[in-house]
Amino acid sequence: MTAAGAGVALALALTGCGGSGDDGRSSAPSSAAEEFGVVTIAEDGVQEVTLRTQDDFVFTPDRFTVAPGEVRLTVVNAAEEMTHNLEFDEGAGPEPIGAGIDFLAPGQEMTIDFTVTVPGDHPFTCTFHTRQGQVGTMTVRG
Ligand SMILES: [Cu+2]
Repeated sequence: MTAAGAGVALALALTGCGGSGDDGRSSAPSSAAEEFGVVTIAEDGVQEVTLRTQDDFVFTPDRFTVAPGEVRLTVVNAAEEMTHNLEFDEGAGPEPIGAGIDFLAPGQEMTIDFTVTVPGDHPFTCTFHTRQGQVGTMTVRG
């Protein structure tokens, strides 16, 4: 890619990022500034955390820690081109079993709710990019 091309791509990425978060599409009212990976408690008492992914095959951040109970996880795909997903490893603990996000197109975000009861490290991955190292860990406090 040329330097000019890279500049354009970066500008598009920044625009896409700023534009997609504020369009009111999200069902949850976003309180204040959303910090990725920071666990907050929603009005209904559920732990909320948001991860971001982009074109570089990483979850940002790639680990977060919650207490046992209900978790509301949002993944924002700020990528220009890459489609991602999020799947917990088999036996990783979140219920319902198979909780995850099947398909997240560029610019899309999705929120899932699940329950965790088993303390420890619960790995997750983007199954499209496991080979590129797109994995993460949810730690449940004991
Ligand atoms: Cu991916």
